[in-house]
Amino acid sequence: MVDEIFRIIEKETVRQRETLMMIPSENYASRKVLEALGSILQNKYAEGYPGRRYYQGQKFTDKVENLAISRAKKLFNVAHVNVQPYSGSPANAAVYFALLDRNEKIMGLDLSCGGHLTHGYPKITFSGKYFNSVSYQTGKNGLIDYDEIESIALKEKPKLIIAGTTSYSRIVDFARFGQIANKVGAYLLADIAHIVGLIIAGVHLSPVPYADIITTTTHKSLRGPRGAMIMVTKKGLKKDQGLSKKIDRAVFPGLQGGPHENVIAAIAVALGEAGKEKFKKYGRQVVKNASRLADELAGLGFEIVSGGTDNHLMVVDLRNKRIGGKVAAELLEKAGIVVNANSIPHDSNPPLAPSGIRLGTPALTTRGMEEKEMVQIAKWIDIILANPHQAVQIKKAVKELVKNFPIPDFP
Ligand code: DSN
Repeated sequence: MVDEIFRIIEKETVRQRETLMMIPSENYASRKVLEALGSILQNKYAEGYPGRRYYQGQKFTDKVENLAISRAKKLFNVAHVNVQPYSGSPANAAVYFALLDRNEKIMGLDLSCGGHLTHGYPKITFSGKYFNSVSYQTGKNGLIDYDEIESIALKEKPKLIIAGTTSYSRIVDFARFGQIANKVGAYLLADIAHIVGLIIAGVHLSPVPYADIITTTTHKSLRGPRGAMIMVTKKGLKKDQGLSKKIDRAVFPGLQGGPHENVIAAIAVALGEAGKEKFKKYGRQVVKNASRLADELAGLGFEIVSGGTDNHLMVVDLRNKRIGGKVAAELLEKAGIVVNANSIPHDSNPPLAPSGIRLGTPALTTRGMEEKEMVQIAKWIDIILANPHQAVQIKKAVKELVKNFPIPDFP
């Protein structure tokens, strides 16, 4: 008898196949990534690092981990890579614990302006409770104000500045962040979880020349398994020769036990795929699709935070449409368009009932969709939010559209 769990997974497969996956942090991993993830490597404990393990039987796990590390070093041109963090939050935690003592100061983008919980969100996260967190915000125009960041940094003298976003649709100026960090003597951490694929594709400025440390998840625009990496740049190593060691120690044994070598193998597969020309083309198309979607929505009277997008996502301020973000996201889901409700900068509504939605194109682009499909999707979004009763009809149209764009490896 088939375990019930596989029936549920089959239903989830159908859901992913028949809907438009537009949450910007989601994507479709290749069959090869999934094969590595579901491989026998998951049976192995491997505390430590290649060549320095605590348990026997590491002949092949060492090869797997070394391959993932060497592919990442080559792809990003960095000095040192740790591929063991279980995901993005533990990766950021490891960086903080490597560099800071309790109550030392970090400075990141406010959550409501597009930062992340781990960038210092106060009171309820380790990053805001254990460390002294000061944040910077986006301006009324929705843009990061670098002069403002510089003046806060000069006043607050943080030990670590975080340049990273989860719902910001413009290019992050890592060069300017680097100047600010240098000026105040802070470490610069670039959290590129959302934009890593765009950086590889050359359609977003790379932080490598400017940051000391880079963290990224591996399952968003990189299309790998759910995991993360911490990279130490040549600049970072020049500044602090002990940096790589501090990072490795903070990951293991500081925060984690045995690394998930099956995940690390899948990261290596994803990095191999990302090194190909085809991936660069994919990254370019992600940006073209987002730009077209934002333009079309704006043409239909939607207010895009900051006026548009340079990357893979956009946040739509729905206040002029007189509909809340959560209600809008639920309506869109009825039509097979899956987005997430999202705060707009300085939102007066709470995070569970925010004023906007966040949309992205990485997953749709993996399915082969291009600008023409973005025009159609924008029209559907407009119709559904104005006439909720049309959701069922549009769901049928969505199902027809996606038939032409199968999930790669899942025909
Ligand atoms: N949850 C992720 C996102 O959706 O952006 C951030 O970690």
